[in-house]
This record gives sequence, C-alpha cells and structure tokens, in this order.
Amino acid sequence: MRSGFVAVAGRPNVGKSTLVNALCGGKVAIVSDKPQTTRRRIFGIANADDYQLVLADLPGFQRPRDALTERMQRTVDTAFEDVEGVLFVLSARERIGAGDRFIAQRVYSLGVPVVIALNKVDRLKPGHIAQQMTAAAQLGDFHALHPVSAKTGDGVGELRDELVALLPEGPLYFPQEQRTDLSVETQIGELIREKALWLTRDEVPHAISVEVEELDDKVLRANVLVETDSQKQIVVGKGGSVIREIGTRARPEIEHLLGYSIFLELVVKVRPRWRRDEATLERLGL
Ligand SMILES: Nc1nc2c(ncn2[C@@H]2O[C@H](COP(=O)(O)OP(=O)(O)OP(=O)(O)O)[C@@H](O)[C@H]2O)c(=O)[nH]1
Ligand SMILES: [Mg+2]
Repeated sequence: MRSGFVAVAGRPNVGKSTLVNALCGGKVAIVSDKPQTTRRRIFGIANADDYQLVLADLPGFQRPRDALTERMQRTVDTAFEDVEGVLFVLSARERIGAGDRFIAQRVYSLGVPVVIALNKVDRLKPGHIAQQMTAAAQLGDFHALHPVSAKTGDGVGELRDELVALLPEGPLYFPQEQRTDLSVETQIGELIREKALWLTRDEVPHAISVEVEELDDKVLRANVLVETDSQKQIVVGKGGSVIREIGTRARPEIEHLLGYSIFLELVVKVRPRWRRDEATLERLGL
C-alpha cells in the first residue's frame, strides 16, 4: 500500500478544485468562476486497492486584505508541512507571470518533488500549449509537467499515476470509502455557497458565507450570511427569486449527499463585517 499527502498550490481560479475533484473521481470541493472560491483546506482522497492519495486542496495564494483572507493564506502556508510532494497548478489560458513566480519561489524551496499541472488546455492550439509548457518549465526545477484539462479529464489519469508514484509505503489515513475529510454539515454549507457564487458577481460572492443551523432526517435550515443590506437584497432577489434558485440548484446535490429528501429552508441574514470578525470566522470553521 502506497499512501501520503500532496498539497495543491496555485493562483486563485486556475482550476485547483476542479482538478482535485477529477483526480478523486467525484465532487469533494466546490468550484466557481469567481476567484477565492476555496476558503479552507479540503482533503480530497483518491482511493484504489493499492494506494491512498490524499490531496490537500487549498485557497489560491493571495495578498491578505482582511481577517478572512489572512486566515486563508495562513492555511496555505501551513499546508506544506509533511507532504510527499506539491501539485503546482497553472492555467494555460493565462499568462504565466509574477503571481506564478511568487508561488514557485515558495514551492520549489520545500525540498519535495513539484509536479506541474498545466490546466485548461481544452480547446487550445497545440502551439500555444507548447509555449505555455516552456514558460511553466522555467519556473523552477520541476519533477514532472503534465498538460491537463480538469474539465474534460484529458491527462488526468497520467497525472494521478505520477502523483501516486511519489507516495511511500504507508498506512491508510482514511477509511477507503471516504473521499473527503469535511463534515456533512460543512459539505452542505459549501454546496449552498457554490450555487450562491454562480448566481452573484462583483463583491457579493466574497461577502457570502453559509452556516447550517439545523439538520435532521427531514429538515435542513441554513443561513446565507452577507455583510450589508444591499448584498442581502441581491441574494434574496426580486420576490425571493435568487435565493429560491440557490435552493433549487443546491437541493438535488444535498439530497444525493444525504441519501434522502429534505425540506430546505434558506434564510439570508446580514452579519456586518463578518469577514473581519475572528469569532465568526472561528465559528464558521474558517
Ligand atoms: N476550460 C476549462 N475551465 C476550467 C478547467 N478547470 C477549471 N476550469 C474553470 O475554472 C474556474 C475556476 O475553477 P476552480 O476549480 O474553482 O479554481 P480554483 O483554482 O480552485 O479557484 P480558487 O478556489 O478560487 O483558488 C471554473 O469556472 C472552472 O469551471 C479546465 O480544465 N478547462
Ligand atoms: Mg478552489
């Protein structure tokens, strides 16, 4: 049995969580088109008869602006301890630049193998992919470089084999049927937040958090927190249309996760400056 941990590093929005989901063969982390979707460390576990690969999906590297983003960056900083390697994710659709070089400085100094995933190569011209591979290779002394599409699954199997080969012989860290370390409540909160992220824009997605208030075999009550009244108006929508749509989109995934039907009640609440409030962040597990 080979087993161990690999940290997933990269700029916001390059597709780290999409790739972790693809590597694990199922959804463990939520995904959106907005940067800073991932706020906490999430273990995504790829299990097979002869290996257990535990991927630590992480927030993107960023300059902290408030208590929330400070905690997110601290999560990233501490996640590099005790890993067998780093999966450094780059987007083939963006210029490889200063942000990537900043992260490269950090990951190449850890003393563990760095595997680069050049993601989002779907529908790109081979010439462009080759150029981006050259730029990616210049970031440091990498162990391997894989062009992949987390979206289509292209190259994901080869990348998984590469990562498994980094693992030493070891024990099972999680039961083999488990795919993530998040509690059911946290997974549900994340699913609701995911739908809210897709339906809002500008500053609003960053101001949204979800707390599950009550969960039993019939009822799920959750609060969607925002920071201001105008954000609340946006998330509620005309006649409740937006919050209703969030519920409609989240419910099937929640019921799939739970394995039973629920009555879902979502309430939008204003919690001023929650992103700067250490006590609230603590309670939200951030
Ligand atoms: N075309 C294309 N889009 C992708 C691919 N992988 C991810 N995306 C899109 O990129 C966006 C960001 O994906 P995420 O997986 O949330 O990115 P992330 O790096 O985890 O972002 P943060 O958690 O905010 O740091 C989403 O709109 C995804 O659908 C890919 O292989 N191809
Ligand atoms: Mg993410």
